[in-house]
Amino acid sequence: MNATGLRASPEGTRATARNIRACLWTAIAVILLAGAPAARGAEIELVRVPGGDFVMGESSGEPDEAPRAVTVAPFRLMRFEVTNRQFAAFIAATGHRTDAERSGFGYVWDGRWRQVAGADWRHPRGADGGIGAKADHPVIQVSAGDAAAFCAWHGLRLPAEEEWEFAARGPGARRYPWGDARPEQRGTRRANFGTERCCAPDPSDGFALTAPVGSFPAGASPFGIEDMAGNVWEWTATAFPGRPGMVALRGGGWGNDAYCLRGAYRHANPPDIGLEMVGFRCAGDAKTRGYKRPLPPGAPVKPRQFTATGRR
Ligand SMILES: [Ca+2]
Repeated sequence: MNATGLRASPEGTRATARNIRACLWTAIAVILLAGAPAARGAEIELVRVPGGDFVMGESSGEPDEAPRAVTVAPFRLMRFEVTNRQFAAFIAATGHRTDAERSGFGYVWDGRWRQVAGADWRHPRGADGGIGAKADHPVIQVSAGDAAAFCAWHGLRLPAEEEWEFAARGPGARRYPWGDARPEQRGTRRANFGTERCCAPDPSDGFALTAPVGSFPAGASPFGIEDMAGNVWEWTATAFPGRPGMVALRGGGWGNDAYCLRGAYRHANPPDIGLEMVGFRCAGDAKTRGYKRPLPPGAPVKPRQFTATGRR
């Protein structure tokens, strides 16, 4: 007998069990959905790049862009640049201290590159400023070592320069990720960029400095990867040929003109400094899952030390 005085039939018991299970699953779904926005923001989306043959470099570009045939194996690359929100989750979980925080300074653009005390990823222009509402802007003032540590925390790595360029230009070696047209043409804005090679911000595309990642979907690469031209320069894992101790960066930033946004354009920086116009995105091997959730706080982490690879 149950509490109502009626005998419970086997069918009734099964129906009750089904109802309990349904309620339980509904409750779980509600809990998951309630937590979804933050989780999505910190989650990393990786796009599969099928790999292939292409001609790296551009004959009309700089001397260090001499064209050469390259074969790239399949891999994955983040659809967007790493955001402040994602980097904050990494810091909260690992306690990582960035190179700019250790040294006590970063580099800020004020008509020239200035070494500014207190400039770090939380204060990109110095101790007096912050990132405020820029949770979805790319993280800046991070070194190649900081970037490699973030990627390693997700089981990922920085892309090799060849991978980066293939992901940006595709097998047809486009001039820009979207094709050969200039970044802004007939009212279509394809990137956040500036007016000079280095550097003058230009707010006419809607943003003087960084823009939220994914603000220019018309500028996506052949594989649907966004912001590979403009917004921020991106660290690669590749040592810059002929420049001992320097690492290759790609993609141009908010202060660069269209010439530097070309997929073949290369820039070299020391790997252990943070700059106001430099961020990154991570790569993974072909079998990596398409989405990566951050590890929970307190999870064991083994950040890898950054070592540049590739042609020297
Ligand atoms: Ca701009």
